[in-house]
Amino acid sequence: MSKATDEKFMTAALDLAVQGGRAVSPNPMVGAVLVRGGRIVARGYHRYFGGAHAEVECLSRYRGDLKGTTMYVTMEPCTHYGKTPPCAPMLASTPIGRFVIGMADPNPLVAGRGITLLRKAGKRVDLGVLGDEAEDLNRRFVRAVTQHRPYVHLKVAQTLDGRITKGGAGRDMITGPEVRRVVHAMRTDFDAVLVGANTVRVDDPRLTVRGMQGDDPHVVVLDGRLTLAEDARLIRASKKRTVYVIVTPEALRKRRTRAVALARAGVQVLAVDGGKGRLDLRAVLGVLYDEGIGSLLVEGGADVFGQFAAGGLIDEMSIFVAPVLAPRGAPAFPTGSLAALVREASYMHTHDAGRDIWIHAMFD
Ligand code: AOF
Ligand code: ZN
Repeated sequence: MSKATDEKFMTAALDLAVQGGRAVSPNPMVGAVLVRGGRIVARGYHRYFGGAHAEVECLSRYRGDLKGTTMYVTMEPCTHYGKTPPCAPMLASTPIGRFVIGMADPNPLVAGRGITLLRKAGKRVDLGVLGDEAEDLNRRFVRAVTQHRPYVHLKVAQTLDGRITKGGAGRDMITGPEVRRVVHAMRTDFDAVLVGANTVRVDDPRLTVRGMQGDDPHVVVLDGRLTLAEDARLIRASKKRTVYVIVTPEALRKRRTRAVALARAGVQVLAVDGGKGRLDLRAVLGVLYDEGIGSLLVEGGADVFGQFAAGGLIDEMSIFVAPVLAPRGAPAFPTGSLAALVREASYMHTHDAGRDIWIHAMFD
């Protein structure tokens, strides 16, 4: 089969994978097509977290002869028992002769074992067809599964002089309506939005998706000292999501009544041990990943941005810059916190966002 033909069928598998979207997170988006006599005879993709894997879904849609067929799959078939039984041994026992694979599975439980198993069973395996495309598609999954934490996108709305408040009391609007639309669209694409307790106190945000279709993300409030009020708007703003409040064990011990009041309001209070009465951000992210959160949109405030930057925990960043000055406002990043972020972005683009500018960067 020529390279162009292989790429044509892999493109079809990638197009299927995309359809999994946020429903499969924190698992990967995976697509598969079965080809016989130069034609696609079956298609499948991973539809939702915990559901059938793409390869299984694809095979279940085919009743014909498997002899002489080739399966194109965007990610290496798995070898572990997870929510479903392993795919690679099942595929090895079929008469499918050849497997064309986009990328190896970065999951440490698989990591090449699927490819080895298929080859040992006498199958022809070609790895890396449109491999970069497959890696790009599952950028978040790769980061999350290898680092055991959600993929982190930081969203900052700031003035020209790098301030996220104007310096007065209460909530400030920095950027305009176009940015607001972009941010709400972004929210539909993340498992959860994270903010600090101070931002909740000052802005009282709802952190829902408004003015467009899409699911509300879960909400995470970093609240080491357990100060969140049960009448905060984000608690009642949406019924279809979970609000997590992350506190230290010390605060939970001292402020039992507060914790009970929040739990009554439907909030999940999670204690994470950071030592010295502070939250350990790396540990918090590990706990969130274990809760099934594979991607996180970090929306502020300055202290939170600073902690993510200082911890080297930023995978992607959107900075929205408004053409205004606020010399008395609070800087987006506290002094010194950006030092750990001084590395080249692997991707950097600027876009117009109405009267504001959107600087979009990714870090490897
Ligand atoms: C998917 N969908 O189509 C493929 C995956 O808990 P499980 O059984 O769903 O296993 C999830 C792992 O299986 C995932 O981390 C990845 O390593 C592998 N392949 N996963 O969700 C798929 N092919
Ligand atoms: Zn599988």
